[in-house]
Amino acid sequence: MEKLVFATNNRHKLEEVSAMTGGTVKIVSLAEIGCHDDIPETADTFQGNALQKAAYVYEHFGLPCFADDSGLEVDCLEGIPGVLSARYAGEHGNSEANIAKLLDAMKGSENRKADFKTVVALILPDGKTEFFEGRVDGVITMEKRGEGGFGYDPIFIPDGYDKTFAELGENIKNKISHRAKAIAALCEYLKRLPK
Ligand code: ITT
Repeated sequence: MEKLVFATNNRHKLEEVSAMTGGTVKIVSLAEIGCHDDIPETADTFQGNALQKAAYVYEHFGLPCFADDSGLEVDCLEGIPGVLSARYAGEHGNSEANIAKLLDAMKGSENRKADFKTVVALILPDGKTEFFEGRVDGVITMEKRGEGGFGYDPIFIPDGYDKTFAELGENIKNKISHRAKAIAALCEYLKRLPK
């Protein structure tokens, strides 16, 4: 398979994943296939949402594709915001408001542990479906730090580092992130497919 549609409306994800898949497969965006729909995402698990997004493209456009559903799980909030990460404060994709709400919800908490998770759903030309997962553990800062990345990156420090994803920059983030791990597993799988 030379080309694979990435069913996302998040341009940051598209940029990250395009940088990760390099020589393995050419990533095609939704815009490139003429899909401008608001793809439904109504499941209550990462796996369910990833499959829903990929299945939408496969059913409407008949193309092999994959989707990423991801989010931040905070230990002291029992996994919140989780699948609601993009719209935690109400408006989809309002990272400023999401971060403000999260820091407020964690006020006074000494347990700052959290993880980012990604589930990728892949649908092959014959409809066969596969899932790939990635996770990175870390801690939530007391305030925003750094300008890079997107979403919750300015408040997440991955274990083994002392800078947030937004400070570390794309080269490091794209090697160690939840998404990097899930996409590496996807690429390994694609490489083993019969030509
Ligand atoms: P698509 O569904 O169109 O792919 P989306 O942004 O709605 O785009 P999700 O439903 O998977 O994607 O929500 C993921 C949210 O989790 C995202 O909007 C961020 O708020 C957060 N998130 C996921 N990965 C992240 C990362 O690498 N860095 C920071 N925040 C991230």
